[in-house]
Amino acid sequence: MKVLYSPASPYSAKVRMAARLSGLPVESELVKTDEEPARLVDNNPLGKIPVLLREDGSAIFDSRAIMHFLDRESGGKLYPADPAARTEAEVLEALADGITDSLIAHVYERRYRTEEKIHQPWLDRQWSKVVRGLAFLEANPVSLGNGLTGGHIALAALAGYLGLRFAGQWETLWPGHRAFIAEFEARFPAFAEFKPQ
Ligand SMILES: N[C@@H](CCC(=O)N[C@@H](CS)C(=O)NCC(=O)O)C(=O)O
Repeated sequence: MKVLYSPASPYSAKVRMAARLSGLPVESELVKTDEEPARLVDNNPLGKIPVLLREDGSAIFDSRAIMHFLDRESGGKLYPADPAARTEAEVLEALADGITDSLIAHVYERRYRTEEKIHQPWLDRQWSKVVRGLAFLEANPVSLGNGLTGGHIALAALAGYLGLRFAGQWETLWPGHRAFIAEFEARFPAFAEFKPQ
């Protein structure tokens, strides 16, 4: 199997880390979303990464569908079997992905609009979601417990993306990120290799 990815993409980082943790043989293939190559849009009409290409030629997107596929294929290595713990992991993933969505919206507003068309109230609205999300994480510290879940992996990908694109703007909003990343890296030493860059 192959995952279409780009090094800066947080959702790609999430599924590539999950693939490594799942123990499944998944290679990575670089794509440039801006160029909308046939390899990407033929496999995902949305033109977004990550996309997982299976050996039978079928494609899986988006990142959460890939996560659940990898979990099933690996016999449950990415989400807890216990229903309550699984729901907790899925909600944490939704929170991390949701904050990431707002960050991406922020980046794209500045990247794809000409300067005079950038709409500050939209940037502020997205940033307010980031601020509330990070305050929630600070008030509800995430512990890694017995094993890494899709929620922890998504949160690590988010932390990596914040560090890449928002350095100096978010660290004090979630001071607990240091403890979380240290604990995550202790369990997954390859984090530096996979985090958005
Ligand atoms: N909900 C999707 C989001 C994927 C996404 O937005 N990917 C970005 C890169 S991080 C992308 O492909 N952007 C290109 C575009 O939107 O055209 C997922 O979880 O996979």
